[in-house]
Amino acid sequence: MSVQSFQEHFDSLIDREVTIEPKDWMPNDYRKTLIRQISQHAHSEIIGMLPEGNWITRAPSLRRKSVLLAKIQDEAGHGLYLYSAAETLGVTRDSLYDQLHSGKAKYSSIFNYPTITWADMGAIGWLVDGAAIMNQVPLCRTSYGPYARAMVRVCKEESFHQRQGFEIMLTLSKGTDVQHKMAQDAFNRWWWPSLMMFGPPDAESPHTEQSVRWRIKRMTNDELRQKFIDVTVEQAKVLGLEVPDKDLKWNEERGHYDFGPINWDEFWNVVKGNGPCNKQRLETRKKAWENGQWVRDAAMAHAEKRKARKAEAAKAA
Ligand code: BYC
Repeated sequence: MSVQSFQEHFDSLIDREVTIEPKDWMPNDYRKTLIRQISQHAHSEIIGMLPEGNWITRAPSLRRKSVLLAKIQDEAGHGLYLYSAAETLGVTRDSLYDQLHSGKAKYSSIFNYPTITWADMGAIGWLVDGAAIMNQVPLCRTSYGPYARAMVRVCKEESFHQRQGFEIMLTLSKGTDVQHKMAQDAFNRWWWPSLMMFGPPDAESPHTEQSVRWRIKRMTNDELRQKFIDVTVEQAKVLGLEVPDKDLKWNEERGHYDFGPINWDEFWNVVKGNGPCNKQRLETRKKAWENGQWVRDAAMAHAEKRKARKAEAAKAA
């Protein structure tokens, strides 16, 4: 087959909504885009464990502690499914880790903000995981098979994460005055960064148009952001919390909430590495990697021993 007919076959799979699988021919840029998006997503899951890890030892009860631990472990799992999905595209996990540890790779801007109070655990679950679900449910139908299948399981777990966050917020919001204030304060701090998670406005997003054409992205950044706002504003009413946006207003004609301007300078500043916790996050991650060297060495030594034992047994037989 000529490159042209490979391309035609690829285009027809995309048009017919048949997933592209690792051994299928695919345009080089499609492969590159997937490696970029899936690896950034994997890094986000791994770095995303750190802001919450800060609260494991200080969770207010045994129940809260075990739920938080389970959630953070899920995030490690999500990172692993995603790194595995990226590997099917021909990139090694070591090279992806190198990109993260050297500061070359991006990960979600949201994880560069500090977690100051226990209510931040509620706000992260409710808003950050809520935004993640909004973004990831359409990705269950993304055109690359291994990514789509990973997303199905990730989304099931994210929905438990979102509920645990909402429940923390509900408990605090309906609790004492101090607890209510704590919940509102966390909401105030996490609302705008959560809206930034969906990425720059469509008009300034260099990748959206092509990714939508390839059906990697099924919805645009602005579409998902609007959907998230419409759903979350109603949830805030149930919580009895005030959305920190004085311009927020239901627009009857559009059938959506209008909202105030997002501070895109802040977003790009965080993405470029200058957010409140970028340096700390990367340092912690690198330290964890270095401290885990003995585990990787022991696993390799054990594998070598087993191989040698097997070879000896085969010789003796
Ligand atoms: N932060 O053309 P665009 C989680 C970058 S983990 C940083 O719109 P694209 C969780 C973008 O990479 C949630 N960078 O790009 C875990 C691009 O840069 P490059 C993570 C961002 O890819 C633990 C440039 O800006 N979710 O939920 O078409 C605990 C231009 O953007 C961000 C995913 O990763 C950002 N927010 O669209 C709790 C979902 N936004 O590569 C929760 C999968 C944009 O050209 N990813 N950039 O240097 C996606 O859906 C898409 O990649 C995005 C961006 C919507 C994020």
